[in-house]
Amino acid sequence: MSLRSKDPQIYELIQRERRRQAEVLELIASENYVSDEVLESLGSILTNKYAEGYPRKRYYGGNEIIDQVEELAIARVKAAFELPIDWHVNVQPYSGSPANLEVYNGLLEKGDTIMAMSLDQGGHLTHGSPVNFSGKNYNFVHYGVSAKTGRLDYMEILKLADRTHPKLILCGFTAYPREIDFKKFKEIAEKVKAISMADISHIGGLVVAGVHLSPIPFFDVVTTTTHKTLRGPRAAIIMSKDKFASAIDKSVFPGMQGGPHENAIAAVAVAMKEVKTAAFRKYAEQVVKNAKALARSLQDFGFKLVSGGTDNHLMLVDLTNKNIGGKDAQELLDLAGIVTNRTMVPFDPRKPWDPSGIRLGTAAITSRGMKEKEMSKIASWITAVITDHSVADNVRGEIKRFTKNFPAPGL
Ligand code: DSN
Repeated sequence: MSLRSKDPQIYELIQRERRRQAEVLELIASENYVSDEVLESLGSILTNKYAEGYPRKRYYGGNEIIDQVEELAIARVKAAFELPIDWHVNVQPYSGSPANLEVYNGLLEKGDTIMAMSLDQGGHLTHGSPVNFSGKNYNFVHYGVSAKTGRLDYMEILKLADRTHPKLILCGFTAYPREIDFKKFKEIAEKVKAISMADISHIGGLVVAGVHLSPIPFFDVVTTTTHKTLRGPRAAIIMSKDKFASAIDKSVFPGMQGGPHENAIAAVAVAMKEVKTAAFRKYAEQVVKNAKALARSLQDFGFKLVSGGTDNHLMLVDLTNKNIGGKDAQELLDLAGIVTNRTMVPFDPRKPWDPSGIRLGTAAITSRGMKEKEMSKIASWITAVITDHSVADNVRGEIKRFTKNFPAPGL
C-alpha cells in the first residue's frame, strides 16, 4: 500500500507488468511464475543484511539468524537433488552466469581449455561465447549437434575431447530439446581426465522431479539457476563433490562476489521445499506432457521442429518453411499476446539478431494449470498469427479472455 502512495510511478509500472503477465501466454522457456511464498521471502527484510562469508564464518556481526537461513537453504538443496553425503552446496551465486564463471575461476587457470556446446547450437553465453568473459579468458572448444538429427552426437564429442584434451567438459544447454545422456558425457570426461560440469539451469525442475536423468551420480560439479523449471527466485546454486568445495567457495566469495543476497537465498529455500512436494512432481510431469503435445500440434500445422520434437520443456521451431524470420515471428506473436524469444537454429544461415527460429517452453503455462487440450489451442493461435498477420489483434483479445481461466501463481 505504501509503494502506491509513496512511489506511484513504480507502483503503476509493477501493476501494468502484473496485468501483462496475467494476460499473455508466456512461452519463454526460461521463465516461470513463482509462488506467493517465494515472492514474500524475496521482498523480506532479509535484504537489509550484509553477510560476507559463509555460515558461522562471517565478516559482519548480527548474522546468527541469517546463518540459519543459509544453512536451511543448503540442507533443502541437498534433499531436493538427493545429493550424496560427499557433496557440497554453495547457494550464494547471484545468478547463473556468475555461478558458471565462479566454477571456472575456482577450478581452472586462465587460458585452460574447456569443451562446451556452442551458443548458436544451444549453449549459453557463459559457455565460451567470444563476447563473454568466459570466451575471452579461457580456451573454449565447442561441440554442437548433428546436422542430420539435430541431436548431440556423443561419438563426435568424444573425438573432439580426444583431440583437444580439455581440462573441463561442460554439458549444459539453453536450447536443446532432447534428454541428455549424462552417463555418456561422464565417460568422455573420464577418458580424457577432464573435470565434468553440468549446467542444468533449464532442466533443474525436471531433474528434481525425476522426469529427466540427473547428472549428480555421474558428474563432479553441477550448476543451476533456480528460476526456470525449478520455479524459484532469480538466483543460482553450485553443487560439487567435496574435493572441489573449498576452491569453489573461495571463488564465489571473496573471489567474485561480496555480500550474498540472503533474501534470495531464503526464497531458494522456500522453492526447494516446494519442489519436494507431490504437486511439484505432477507439475514437472505435466510440463513435459504439455511440451510434447504442443510440439505435436505444431508439427500437425506444418511447423518444423529441430530434432523433430522434444523430450523436455522446450522446443525450437525452425521457421524457414514459413517464410518468416525469428525476429518478425517473435514481434508478431508478441502483438497477439504470445510471448516467445527468437533463437538460432543449428547451422542457421541467418544472424543472431534475426535468426531462423523461435524457442517455446511450457514451464510457465503449466504453472497456470494448462494441459494438453490447451496446447492444441495455443498451436492453432500460433499458426493463425504466423499465417495471417492481420489476426494478431483478434487473437490477443481471445487470449486475454482465455488466460482468465488459468490464474498464474503469485499474480
Ligand atoms: N537467458 C536464459 C535463457 O533464456 O535460456 C539462459 O540464461
